[in-house]
Amino acid sequence: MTETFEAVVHYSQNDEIAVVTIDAPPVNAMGVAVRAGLHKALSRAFAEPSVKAVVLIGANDKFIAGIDIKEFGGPRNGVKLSDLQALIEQADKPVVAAIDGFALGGGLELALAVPFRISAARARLGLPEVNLGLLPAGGGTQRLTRLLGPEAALDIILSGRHLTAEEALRKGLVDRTVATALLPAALEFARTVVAASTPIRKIIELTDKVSGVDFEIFTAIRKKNESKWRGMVAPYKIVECIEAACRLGPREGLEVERNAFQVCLDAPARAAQVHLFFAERKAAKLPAGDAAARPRPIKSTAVIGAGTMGGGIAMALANAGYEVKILEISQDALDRGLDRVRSNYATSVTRGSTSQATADAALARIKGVLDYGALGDADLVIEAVFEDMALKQETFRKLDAVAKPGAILATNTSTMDIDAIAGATNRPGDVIGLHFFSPAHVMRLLEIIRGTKTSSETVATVMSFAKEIGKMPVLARNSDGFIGNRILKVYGRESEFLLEEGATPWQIDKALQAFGFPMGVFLMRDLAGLDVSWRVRQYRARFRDPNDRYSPVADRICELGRFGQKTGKGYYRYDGRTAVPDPEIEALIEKVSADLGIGRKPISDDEIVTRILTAMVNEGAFILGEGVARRASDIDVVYVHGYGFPKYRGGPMFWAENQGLAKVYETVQGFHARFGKLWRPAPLLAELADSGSGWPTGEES
Ligand code: 3H9
Repeated sequence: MTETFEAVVHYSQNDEIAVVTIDAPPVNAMGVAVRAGLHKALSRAFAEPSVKAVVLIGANDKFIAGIDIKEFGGPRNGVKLSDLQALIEQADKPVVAAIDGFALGGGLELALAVPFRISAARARLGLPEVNLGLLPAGGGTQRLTRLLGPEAALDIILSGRHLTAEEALRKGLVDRTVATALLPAALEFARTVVAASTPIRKIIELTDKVSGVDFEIFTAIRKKNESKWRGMVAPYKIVECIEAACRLGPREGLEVERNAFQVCLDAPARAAQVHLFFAERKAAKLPAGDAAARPRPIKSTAVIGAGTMGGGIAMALANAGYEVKILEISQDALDRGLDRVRSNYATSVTRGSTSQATADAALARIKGVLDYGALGDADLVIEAVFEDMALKQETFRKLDAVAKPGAILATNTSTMDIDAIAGATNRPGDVIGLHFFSPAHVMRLLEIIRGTKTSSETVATVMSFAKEIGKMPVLARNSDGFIGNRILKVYGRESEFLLEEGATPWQIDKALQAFGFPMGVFLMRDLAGLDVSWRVRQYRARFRDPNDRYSPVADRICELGRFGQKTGKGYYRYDGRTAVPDPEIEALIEKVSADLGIGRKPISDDEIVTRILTAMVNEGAFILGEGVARRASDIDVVYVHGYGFPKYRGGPMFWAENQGLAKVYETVQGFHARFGKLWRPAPLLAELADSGSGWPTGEES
């Protein structure tokens, strides 16, 4: 007979073994009800005289995804995770945690308080709290350090990575893995434990593992990550807790962990990172209007163009297990492209991020072809040729002639008009933009751009395909630069104006880095190369309104043949890969200011950051108001995952909401009055400032 507690935890008995099942779809998150239900079910099991051992398992092939993330920031009610752990650790009956799917965060911490753990071979285990600006405060830092030692604990908790069951077994995090059905294996395991009277081991009481620690590792890891962790709280607190686990007894260690958790909880980074967690998931959902569409099956794929982007896209597809044909126009170009792909895999193997066998298998899935006819059987073709409209249209005309009916035809453009590209075919409903970010096999963001005629089926197919290949999709409507590059244009433009008015590239870069960007805008441009955008500017000059303010600094730098790092000079001069401020550039900028009649004066770092961020937000508000982005949080996802906006600040739109939209609007108005037309406030921003509300939440479905 099954009893159910709080509607989410079931209790049943299999002879002398009690089975406690957490059943809280979709991911068995441990909210108030689950914790209360667990407390009741476990108490029931421990009190039942006929029960000799307990199996703790999750329904729907999942263990527990952690504490319910929605709880953070609000009042914490009811049974605590530590109450459950105390209940288990004080019981004289053994408990076996049976882990399928995943045991994450508080889920793994609960399992760590359980004396025995068995896992399905496909399960993943981890303490990913750091990604939420938090730390595993259910004793995770203390128990994991005691179980595996400080080095492994630092690696697992600071990375937040998910361990495979095989690695968990190797490290001693689980006692056994099984490839067969989990519940029968767990019951058998529990019976063996009972029969053998296996002693119950409480990790929290283990102290032997943490003796002989070299305490230098804590100083070293802080130092090594100094720039990566700038502005963050959680990683430092995690190191502090793991160090405490080595220095202090269990009770004092848990106290340190509790206090450290509270500091993280109160830090702005936590709110920002939790915002991003939900933003990423909302962004991946289909719009209500497309929800009824059925995704088409994608089995075979193809990429046109074996350049850096094409090769990276092919790798992303092959890594996810897809067969990929990669097309080039000449054997020479194809060989060069495939060589680059091979060398990328070799680098991953050398770095240890991929095994040789995995790299070989992925490489074997990539096949070079020279003839469009070879693309006839592909379910999805991604064009990645040079950013030139005529070339793209020509490519799509050829593709239209050979692609099978129903194939999705995608363009990896980063700015161009999807409708104009789709117009070159007789099937615009099947055409869509897939803007990958470089390197495409590494970067997770995928901007998906629907044209006016793109069908719901096409959208549904690529949204689900994006998840298949491990990308983070953000759906946008067709607009020059879509979401990401449209804002980038404004971001770069404002930075250039600041140069003309008195700043230097190194001052701006330093101010942006101090805000949290890994790299300032000019360092980033030097790294990417200045020549391509110079060419684009030359082409676009004819469309520019001559009355708009335009900074010629970038053009003047290019005219000197300074194309960035690759020529040893750009906004900076380079000593190897080290960027050095260059007086020649300072003089060039001063001359531009003089030519334009702009009196240079000192600009504070604060003004630099405020101007650049406010410009980004105002453009974001235009994008939102025009319906190019579905919701403000989609813009945040794009900026954090594609453009280095600091994750712990939640994205530009989240930053703006924290400032208060009325205040941001006022700043925009001030700049509008000072600098004119390019600072025209977005109507949506004006409207929201007036109403005193935040960004509209957008579609929730
Ligand atoms: C913690 O445990 C703190 C303790 O150490 C401290 C104790 C004192 N809560 O990602 P998906 C929702 S912190 C609430 O699309 P997948 C998610 O929002 C927690 N909701 O599926 C989505 O909802 P919706 C540490 C959660 O299969 C739905 O589930 N744990 C939670 O691609 C499906 O999610 C983590 O950080 C949660 N904990 O991936 C794990 N988790 O349908 C966070 C998920 O309404 N979770 N949801 O949009 C994950 O990494 C992934 O969700 C997971 C599944 C791998 C589990």
